[in-house]
Amino acid sequence: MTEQRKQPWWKNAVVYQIYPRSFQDSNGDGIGDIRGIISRLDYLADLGIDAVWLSPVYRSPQDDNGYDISDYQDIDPMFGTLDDMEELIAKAKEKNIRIIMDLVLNHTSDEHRWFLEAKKSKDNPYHDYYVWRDGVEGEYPNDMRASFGGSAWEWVPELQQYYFHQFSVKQPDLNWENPKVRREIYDMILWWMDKGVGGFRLDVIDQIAKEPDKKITNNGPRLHEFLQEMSRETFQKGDLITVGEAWGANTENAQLYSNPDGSEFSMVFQFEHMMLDQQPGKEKWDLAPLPFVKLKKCMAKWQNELCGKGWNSLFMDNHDLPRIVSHWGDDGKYRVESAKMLSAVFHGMQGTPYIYQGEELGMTNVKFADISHYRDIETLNMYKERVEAGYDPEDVMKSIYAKSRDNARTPMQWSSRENAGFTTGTPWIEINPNYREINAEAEQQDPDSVFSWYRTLVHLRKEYPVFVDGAFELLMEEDEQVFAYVRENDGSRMLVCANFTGTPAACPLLDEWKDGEVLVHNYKADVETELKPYEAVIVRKQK
Ligand code: TEU
Ligand code: CA
Repeated sequence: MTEQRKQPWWKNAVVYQIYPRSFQDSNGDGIGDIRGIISRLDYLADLGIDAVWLSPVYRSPQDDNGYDISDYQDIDPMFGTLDDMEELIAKAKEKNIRIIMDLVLNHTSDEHRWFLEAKKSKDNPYHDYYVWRDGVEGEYPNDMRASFGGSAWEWVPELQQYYFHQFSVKQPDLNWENPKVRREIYDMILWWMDKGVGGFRLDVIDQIAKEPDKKITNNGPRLHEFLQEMSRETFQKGDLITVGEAWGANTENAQLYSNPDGSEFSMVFQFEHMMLDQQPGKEKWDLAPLPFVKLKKCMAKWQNELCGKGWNSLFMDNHDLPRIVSHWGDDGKYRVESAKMLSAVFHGMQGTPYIYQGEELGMTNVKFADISHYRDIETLNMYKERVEAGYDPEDVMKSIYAKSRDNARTPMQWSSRENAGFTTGTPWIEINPNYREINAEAEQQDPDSVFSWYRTLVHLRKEYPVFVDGAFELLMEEDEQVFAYVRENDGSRMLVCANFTGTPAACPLLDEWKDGEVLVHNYKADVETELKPYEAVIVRKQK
C-alpha cells in the first residue's frame, strides 16, 4: 500500500548559511554578531530564503572559530546574549525564516566543564565522557593523525593518559559509547527545540562513533544506532530540518542518514564532488585540475541513487571551502557569467540548495600577502608543518590561495563604504579589497547582478515542483565542456544547460528546445546551439 504523503516543507526550501563572525558587526569590535544578523534580516527576506544555518555562536574559546564549544546552552559574549538569540529566532520567524543551529557533537572545547572535570582524575564521573587511553609518554597509543595536524592523541601528565582528538588539541572527542553523554546531548537539543529553533546542522556527525583502537573514525559500527536514538529522543518531537555533515558518506549510507521515514536526518551534506580536484590519496592542499566529466558523473550518481530513497544538500561553498567562482569558475573576466552558470547547474538539481554568505554576490577568494594575515587554525598549522617539512613556502602559499578556509571567511561585502559596511572598527580578518566593485548594495539594485540571478533561482524552485520531484537525466555525459541535464515530472520537462569553460562549446541538443520557455539565461542574446563562455540557460517545456 502506498501512502500519499505531503512533501515535508524543507524539500522546496533554500537555506542560507551565515558565518556569524564575518557577516555583520553591530558594535564596532570588528567581529560579526547576532544583532548584526538581526539588522540584515530584510536582506535575507529579499533573497527569498527559507532558513538560515548559523555557524556556532555558543560560548567558545574560539580556537576553531566556535567549533570548539565550552557551553552548549549559552551564547559567546562576542556574539551577544541568549536574549539576542531569542530575538533573532522570533524576528526571523516573522519573516518566515527558520534558524538552524550548528550542533558540534563529536567534540567539545577542552574548556568545557565536562572536560575540566574529566581531566581531574580517572574516577571523576565525567572522565568517561571523553576517549582516554593509558600510555607511556612519547609513545602514542597509535599513529592516528588529527585533522588539523599532529597526533590525534594528547598526553595529560597528571593522569598519565592520552585523550583522543580528531581535530585540534583544544577539541577533545566525546565518548558516544557512554549513555550519559548521549542523554546530556539529547536534553540540550530539546532545550534548543523549546526555544523555537527550526532545525539543526550536525557537524562531522559521521565521526561520532569512533573506535580508535581499530583506527575507525567515520562510519563506525554503532553510528546509525546512535543517530536513530538521537532522532527518536529529539528531532522527531518537532517539525525540524536536520542536516548531517558527513565527509564519509556514500550513496548507500546516505539512504540511512536521510531515510524518508525520518529515522535519522532530513538530509545529508556530503562532499564527494568537492574532493575531486585534489591528488588521489593526498590532502586538499595537493592541487589537481577538476576532472569535469567525473564531476558530472558524480553529481548524476547522487541524483539518481538518492531519488525517492533519500535527500541531498546542493552546495558548492561553505565556511570550509574556497569561493566557488574562484574555484570552478572565472573570478576575472567572466566572474558574473560563471557565478551565474555554476548556481544554475546546482539549483536545478534535486535536493535542498544551500547558499553560503557572499556566494550570492559572486564573492571571490582572497590573496593575502603572506601567512601573517591568515587566521584559520587549519591553514596556520598546515603552513607550519609543510614549511618545516621542507616544502617551498611559495608553493604552500599557492595551496592556501586555492584552498584555505579563510577564502570564505573574509567579511561580507555590504557596500563600497569603509570596511565594506561590515564594521566601523578593525575587522578581525582583512576584507577582500574588491568590495568596492563587488557588494550587496550595488547588486541589489542591478537586475543583471549575481544577486538578482540567485533571487530568481530561489523563486523558480518554489514555482516549479519539477525542481523538487522531477527525475534526473544527464545528457552529453562525456562532453568536456557542457553540463546538461533534464528534469522531468508529470507536468513539465526542464533543461539545464551550461558551458563550464571560458571557450565556446557546441551544444546541438539546444535545437530541440527552441520552442521552450527560457526561464533564466545569463546572456542577453538568443540561445544558439553554440554556447558562449560560461553561458547557462534553463528552458522549460510543458507536457
Ligand atoms: O568540518 C569538518 C571537517 O572535516 C573539516 O575539518 C574539513 O576537513 C576541513 O575544513 C576541510 O578544509 C567541520 C566544520 O565545518 C569545520 O569548520 C570544523 O573546523 C570541523 O568540523 C571541526 O568541528
Ligand atoms: Ca561585534
